[in-house]
Amino acid sequence: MSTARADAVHFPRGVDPDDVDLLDEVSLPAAWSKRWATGASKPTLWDAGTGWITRGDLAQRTKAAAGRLYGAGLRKGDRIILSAAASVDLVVAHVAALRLGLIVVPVNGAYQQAELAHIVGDADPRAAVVDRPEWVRWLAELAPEMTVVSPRLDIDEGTAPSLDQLSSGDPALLGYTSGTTGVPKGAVLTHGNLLAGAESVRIAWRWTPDDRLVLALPLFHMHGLGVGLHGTLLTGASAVLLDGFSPDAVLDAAQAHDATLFFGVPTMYTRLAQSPRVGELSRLRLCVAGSAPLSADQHRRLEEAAGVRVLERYGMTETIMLVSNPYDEERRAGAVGFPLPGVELRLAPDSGEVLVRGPNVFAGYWRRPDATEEAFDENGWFHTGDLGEFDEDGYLRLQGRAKELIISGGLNVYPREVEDALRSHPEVEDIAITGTPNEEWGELVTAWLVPTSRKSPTLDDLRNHLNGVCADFKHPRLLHIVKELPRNALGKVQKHLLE
Ligand code: MLC
Ligand code: AMP
Repeated sequence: MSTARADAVHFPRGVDPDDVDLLDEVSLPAAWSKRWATGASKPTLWDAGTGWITRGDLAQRTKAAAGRLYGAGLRKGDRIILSAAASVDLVVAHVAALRLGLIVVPVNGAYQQAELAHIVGDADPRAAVVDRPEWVRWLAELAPEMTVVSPRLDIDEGTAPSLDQLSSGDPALLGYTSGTTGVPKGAVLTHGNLLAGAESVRIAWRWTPDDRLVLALPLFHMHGLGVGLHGTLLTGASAVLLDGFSPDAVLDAAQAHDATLFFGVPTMYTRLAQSPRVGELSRLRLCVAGSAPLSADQHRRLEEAAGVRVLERYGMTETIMLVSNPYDEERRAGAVGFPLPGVELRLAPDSGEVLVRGPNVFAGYWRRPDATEEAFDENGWFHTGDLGEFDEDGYLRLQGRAKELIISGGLNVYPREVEDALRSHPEVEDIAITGTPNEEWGELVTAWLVPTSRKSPTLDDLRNHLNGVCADFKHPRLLHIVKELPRNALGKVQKHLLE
């Protein structure tokens, strides 16, 4: 094992590194409009309500949608929240916003009013595309001037004077993440970042226009949006959009539409492995896993049951995709692989923290120069907060995290946020939140609680206390009542002693 720098980027066989320029096409909208100019009748996106739409439809519909947004007063650089179940309408709104130069702010639809209020206060958006009725109410309270519409963009028609006029450095998206500490910050991803993030995996996974992806991931996180959707449109391929995940829905879609690709978080693969139909995954050319670790056991089970060698990769909101197992060579269980084309990666000699540079790495945190300065060192390396090691063949293995983070079903939960919210419960004297390893979810959010009196709150009491404050997936699923929390001399809870 070593903590040396990874100089060896494993390009797929036949790809000459000198021919790779991730930013050659400048921005995703510029690249997309080139794809749409040829083969206008080629099917590109499907959802259950719409059926298939073609490249030509997408070009025309996104132009009309951009006109509506322009007519509503939105201009280049304005922020627009996007939060809805995956659908063709939502993709049209997203692509239209990018073509117009708006800054898209994707938000998890499970967020509660307090979480949404923070993002609205920070991003200062002028518009929101949402599908939950209570969000319309919350947004009316939070920002009465904001234009709030459904994904159908039910506003007057208009005409945008120009589209796709973007440079690589223009901001394209704010991805909210709590990063290493504190409250959620908006990672500013530029048009160049989004292009580089999709182009590197297009090359590495040999994505072709003939590929068809079953996309059951939400479109408000990097995995579904920055990889699944952007990669599909950049390649000129096609995708079947599902508005939620179930093994049957994925396998039915794969069969009905002759799909070739599936991307999922480990929880999805665990559920697929438990399905009697798991063998049907073998009809796909490539299954990719990421957002959380896929255990060696899960790898083995999928290989045994379906003959599928899942390709695991590693990414994050701030960097889109960083590292991937190779397409042609061994896909190694327990490892995330080699840096993707264009990504420079090294490990900090003292801690093993993964450090990265490259056109995929975000521009900084929105209106947070302090946090930006902290995240990058003087040589421009971004500190990911993940700890790693290279194995004897140079594969990166993630060994843990320097940041306090629980990943449940591919969604991030920051213990500090849940602890702070629970401290105001009258029966909570002291509290610590940790992650308990769990086969299905990866980790289960777990509360260690010192009660104020002999009457201890129940798990339901704690969950009720969090209603309206934190999204469901952040709520504790396990509760341990303890007499005290182990603290070090500085008063910091020693979470590794909580087991
Ligand atoms: C849903 N629930 C969760 C949960 N998802 N609880 C904990 N963790 C989660 N991830 C809650 C529901 O609210 C419900 O609560 C209960 O669990 C059971 O719901 P379910 O029907 O079983 O869940 P389901 O809807 O099937 O969702 C599971 C899932 C989903 C795995 C399909 O969580 C999902 O789509 N995850 C992917 C998230 C993602 O895109 N991550 C990528 C981040 S980008 P109740 O109380 O009603 O019972 C990134 C960078 C990178 O990380 O590298 O990719
Ligand atoms: P997010 O901030 O939601 O983008 O989550 C990014 C984090 O997910 C990374 O910093 C990693 O900790 C984790 N992650 C992503 N992919 C993997 C993977 N394949 N294995 C382990 N952790 C992963």
